[in-house]
Amino acid sequence: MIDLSKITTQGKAMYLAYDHGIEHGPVDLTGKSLNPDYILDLAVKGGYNAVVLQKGVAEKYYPAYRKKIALILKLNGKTRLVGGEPISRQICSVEEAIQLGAQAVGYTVYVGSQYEAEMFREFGKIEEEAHRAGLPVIGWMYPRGRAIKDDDSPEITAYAARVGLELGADIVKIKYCGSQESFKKAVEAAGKTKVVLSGGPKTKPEEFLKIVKNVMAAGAIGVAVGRNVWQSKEPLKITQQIKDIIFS
Ligand code: FBP
Repeated sequence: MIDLSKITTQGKAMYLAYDHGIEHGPVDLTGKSLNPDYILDLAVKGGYNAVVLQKGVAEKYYPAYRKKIALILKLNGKTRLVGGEPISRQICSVEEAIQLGAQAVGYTVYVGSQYEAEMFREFGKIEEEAHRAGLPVIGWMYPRGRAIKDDDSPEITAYAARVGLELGADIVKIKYCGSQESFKKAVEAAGKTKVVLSGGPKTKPEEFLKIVKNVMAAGAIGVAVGRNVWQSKEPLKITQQIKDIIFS
């Protein structure tokens, strides 16, 4: 089993996701969040277990924070500008991630895409290299593409979580599928692979906190959240509220 202790606290996890610059564009990086230093500082002050970055931001900004917070390096990525079936290819190697200071690596798989097989193959290679170096692998397991009618249905979410286990992910990051009961089925489907919630678009704080409560009660180990924190008017306040739920 891969050691998760560098990116967890007593088995629980709170990650600050900040790969939106490539996935969504600067439109999502409202206010101060356009500045990576602001996010890294927030991650440190908020007591997150790790911050999620793409390689360019990691290379230019992470060195000053290396001793203060762990890094999860996202190895693939794509913009929202390309139409058609989704595919996200590897743009950073495991070796480069390690040199940049990563304690874990992440990779998005669009489960159900026409190009699923290519992402499976890349994920497999990454998993092999990362595990050889002792690094955990986190799978962003997102059902997507023409074949997926309802990407947040309980069945499809559990299927995506299970695919993460089958592919060798140590942690899967999945979206909320509507209730504590349905999320529990996804957690069960993931077996010994741990599950974290993928935050989703900014919503009311009380709604988001309810979701966090539900997923923790369902057996998740924590959250990897972006917009619901750094698009908030009070990012440190909601961070503390999330932390209270996860680590209580
Ligand atoms: P949020 O908490 O802001 O939803 O971030 C989670 C995340 O997975 C990011 O890591 C990623 O950039 C984004 O969501 C991708 O979202 P989508 O593919 O649904 O547009």
